[in-house]
Amino acid sequence: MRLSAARLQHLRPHVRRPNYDRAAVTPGIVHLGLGAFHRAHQAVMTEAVLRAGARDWGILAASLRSPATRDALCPQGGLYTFAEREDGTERLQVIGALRGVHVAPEDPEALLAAMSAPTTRIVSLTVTEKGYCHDPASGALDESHPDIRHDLALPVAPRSAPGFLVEALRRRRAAGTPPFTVLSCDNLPANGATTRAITARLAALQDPDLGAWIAGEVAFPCTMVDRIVPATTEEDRARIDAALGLQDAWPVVGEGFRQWVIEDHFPGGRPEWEMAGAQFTADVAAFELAKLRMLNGAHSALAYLGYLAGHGTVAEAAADPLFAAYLEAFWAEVMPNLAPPPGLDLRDYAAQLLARFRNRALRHQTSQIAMDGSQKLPQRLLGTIRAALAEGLPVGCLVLGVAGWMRYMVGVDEAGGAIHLRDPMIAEISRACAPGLADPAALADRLLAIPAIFGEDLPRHPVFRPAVQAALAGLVARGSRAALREALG
Ligand code: CS2
Repeated sequence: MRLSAARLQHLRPHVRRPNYDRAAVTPGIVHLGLGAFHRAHQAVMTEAVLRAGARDWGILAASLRSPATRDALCPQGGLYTFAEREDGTERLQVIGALRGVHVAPEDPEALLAAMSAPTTRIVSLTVTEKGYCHDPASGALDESHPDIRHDLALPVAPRSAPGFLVEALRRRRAAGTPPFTVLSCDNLPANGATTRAITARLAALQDPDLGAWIAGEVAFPCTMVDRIVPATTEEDRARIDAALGLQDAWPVVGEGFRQWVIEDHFPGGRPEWEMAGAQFTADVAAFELAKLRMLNGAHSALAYLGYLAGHGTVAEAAADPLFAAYLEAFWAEVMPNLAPPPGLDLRDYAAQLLARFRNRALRHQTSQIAMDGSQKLPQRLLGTIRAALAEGLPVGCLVLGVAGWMRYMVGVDEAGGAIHLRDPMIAEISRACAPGLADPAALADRLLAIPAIFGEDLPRHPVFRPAVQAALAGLVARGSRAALREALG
């Protein structure tokens, strides 16, 4: 029997469920990018607000690509299960906050109508790094991106997230409707300001007035979002169905920890997410930098090096004493370059991260985190490396993470097996990797020559360039475990 509104009373008693009248909830938020992360983070926090009695903050969500989530959730009336998992415990909650799902490519007009409705006061996004169609090294709109070229040619039926924002804001401005607040919840540096620059630029290419209005009149608060939410597995589905007593086609699974730090700038109003633990502040930058460089940076380095050493999941890698020592040394290189947000002790933060990574109840695949490295490296590893180099501080573990990405992108693991590579810049990266591993220094140089990742400075840097070449040579000659031991001295 499928999960649905009519069957909520069939749920096993321990399962939390909406305690409010879902039919009375109107959508105040349109969310772009209906992935597992949104459903386990912002939607769960919004659910707390609805449980406390708010009625005008339901979520209308949109998938910008595939209909899969809509097809799974619509027969369930938008209901789905969030499973909070720690070693030895699992708590299930059926979330009611989703009031509808659009599939943008099937009907862009329906999504634009929802975004243009006066009742929509926030448009939030989790479209992943690549969804911003930007140059990862500079943060600027990539004007040659195929979706951006499409949206410039046909702005009324956009494909990209920035294209939807521009067209919906244009319509609101033309109708005299106040703009919505744009809330980026992706792991980008200064995500609000970056989204503002990208959106305003795309608008200005169509109409300079509209570009100036978006840059000046629309709020784009910055956020730091955090919860580890691996892709749902078949095993998760089976276990959760049995525990629910009903069938849920697409539950989501995440750790207990969650954090959401938000710049408090919402001219059109906002849900009281603080009741769900969100922190509102005037300045998110310090939180965001610490999270991107400590958590996400370590995640990416661990993903490449761990995968190469044969670790399928983060928990497995973090339980391996050699990798745990590497993580400690990695964080020791990151910390001196960070000004921690008030009240945060970076050493405690690192210890907490190690414990989170070791959560064996989550099967967070190293191959999942390895995806889209071209979009992740700049803010996760290269920013710290630039800061450390400027101060003459050590970068050996950080550089090994970059070399791990290079070794991984050749597409063959240490046992000779093929690696399934996924990256929006795969064509360019594969061209650089085509000659293979025979000459690691030349391979490093060809990859360093991609300015959208490494900028113009790093390929010429007198310390960085030889360090990456040497690290890659070590990885190729002796493998990941030996390279880790060497880096640890
Ligand atoms: C991960 C993140 O997939 C990845 O690249 O590093 O999704 C990470 O799990 C989240 O940012 C944690 O908040």
